[in-house]
This record gives sequence, C-alpha cells and structure tokens, in this order.
Amino acid sequence: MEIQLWRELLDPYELAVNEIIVKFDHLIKEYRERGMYSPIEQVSGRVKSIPSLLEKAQKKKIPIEEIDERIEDLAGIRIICQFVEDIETVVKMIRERADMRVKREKDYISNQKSSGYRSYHIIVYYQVETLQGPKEILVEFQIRTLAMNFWAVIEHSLQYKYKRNMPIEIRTRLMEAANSIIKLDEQMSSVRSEIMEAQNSFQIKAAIVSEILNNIQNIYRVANKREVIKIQDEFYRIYESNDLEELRMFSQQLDIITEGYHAQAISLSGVEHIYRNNTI
Ligand code: 0O2
Repeated sequence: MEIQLWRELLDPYELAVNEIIVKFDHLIKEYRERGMYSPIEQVSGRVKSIPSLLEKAQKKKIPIEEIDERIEDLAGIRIICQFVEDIETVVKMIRERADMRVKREKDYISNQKSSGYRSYHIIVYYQVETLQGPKEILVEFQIRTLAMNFWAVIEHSLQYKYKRNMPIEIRTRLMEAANSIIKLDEQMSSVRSEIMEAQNSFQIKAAIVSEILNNIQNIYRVANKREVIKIQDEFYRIYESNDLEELRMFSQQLDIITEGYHAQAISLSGVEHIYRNNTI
C-alpha cells in the first residue's frame, strides 16, 4: 500500500484518539473542579505505528486490505486508575456512554495472561466525522492501575528487545514481579479510603482557596486598600492554621462581603444614571 494510502487509512483513527483524550481529560477536570475523587488518574492514546501494524498483520496472517476491520487496536486509549476498584467504575462509564458502543470486552484482570499481563480491555465502535462523511471505526481501551501499567510498560520493552526469544530466567522474574504487583494493588486498596479522603480534602481546600482569591481580587477593585489588606491577613492566618471548616466559613463571609460591594456598585451606577438623565 502506498504511504499516502496508509495516511488516509490512519487519519480517522488519529482523529478518534485526539477526540477521546479531550473528552476523558475533561471528565477528570470536572471531577476535580467539584472536589470529587476522579476514578481516572491519566488518559493517553496512540495510533498504532505502521511497522507495528505490519508486524501484527503478518503474525495474525491478516491481508493488508482487511487490516482496519480485523485489527482492533489501530486506535488505542489507555486509562490509568489509582486503584483496582476504579477500573470497574471506568468500565461502567464506558459502557454507558452515548458516543460509543461496546463490541467486546477482555478481562485480563480476572484472567491474567500467561505472560503475567493484567489489564481490562474494551473494544468499542466510535464514529468520527471526515470529509467523506461519518465513519465508524474500532477503538481499544486498556484500563489498568498505575502498578499494572508499570509492569506492562517494562515487560513490553523487554518483549521488543527479545522478540519471541525471552530468556526463561527473565520470564520467571517478570512473573514474580507480576505477582508482587497483585499484592501491591491489594495493599493500596486496603488504604484506599484514607488516601481518597486525603486527596479529597486537598482538592476541596484548593477549590475554596481559589474562590477566596477570586473574591479578594474582585473586592480589591472596589474596596479601600486597608480593608483588603485586613481581609488578606485574615486569609493567611486561617490558611496557615489548616482548619478547613474555618476556611469554608471565611469563604462564605467573603461571598457576602463581595455581594455587598457588588450591590453597592450597582446602586451607585444607578444613582449616576439618574443624575446623568436629570442633567440632560
Ligand atoms: P502494542 O505494541 O502495544 O500495540 P486477540 O484478541 O488475541 O485476537 P490482540 O490484539 O493480540 O488480539 O489482543 P490482546 O492480546 O488483547 O492484545 C492487545 C494489546 O494488549 C497488545 O497490543 C498490547 O498492547 C496489550 N497486551 C496484550 N498482551 C500483553 C502482554 O503480555 N504484555 C504487554 N506488555 N502488553 C500486552 P499489541 O499489538 O500486541 O502491542
């Protein structure tokens, strides 16, 4: 196939990968902005490279013209979670999405591969808009924990180095490492609620602080400097005390003060308007 035709074939896959990354990044942002724990830690994606595509087609004896129907991971999205429990949440989110339809699922977490590989795969149909009109393509999601990803990335590079001739002692050590990853994920799950609580309170604090700073900036434009400095000093004092409840109350009081200035500004501009109209 000519290089130009490869580009045409892979173009919609590139569009799909870019679109899906934007959508999932936005979800992470929405969770964080609401001070909620995000089951998705990171999202990334890639379109399979032409050499790797040719190698897979050759290995599976797939004719070049059938590549886009029979190779399901031309477009790959990787979703990394902190905890094993989050994987199920993400799987449900994907199943329920209106912009994709599940073709099949492969649970390599309950059914670990003989290599030691663990991950949850979902292959979906996803529609992109091209110059030639809508095109439905396949996209593979790989959902795994940070620890599973660590193992898979290292093992993948060793596979690349040794091709199909990985020495048995390296295979054995990788299998041992895969078992340690299972234990590590279990241990992290046992402190999940503590970790989530800590992360949540950090995110809540960050959201309150950014609202306070916003309000102080607004007040700065209308109030006298001395009053703003008093407010700022009070904010620093509460911030340093690390008392979330006090910070929340301070933010509420600041909301009321900001509202007061806002109302004053509106009524002043109303008075100015009346004066201007009377003098005309
Ligand atoms: P790359 O370089 O990552 O793109 P099948 O369902 O068996 O007919 P397929 O596509 O072989 O078809 O399915 P499978 O086994 O689910 O593999 C899909 C992808 O999962 C692989 O793509 C890898 O990315 C990943 N994967 C599967 N098994 C392993 C493994 O043992 N170790 C690692 N590190 N990754 C694995 P590619 O095209 O093989 O590779």
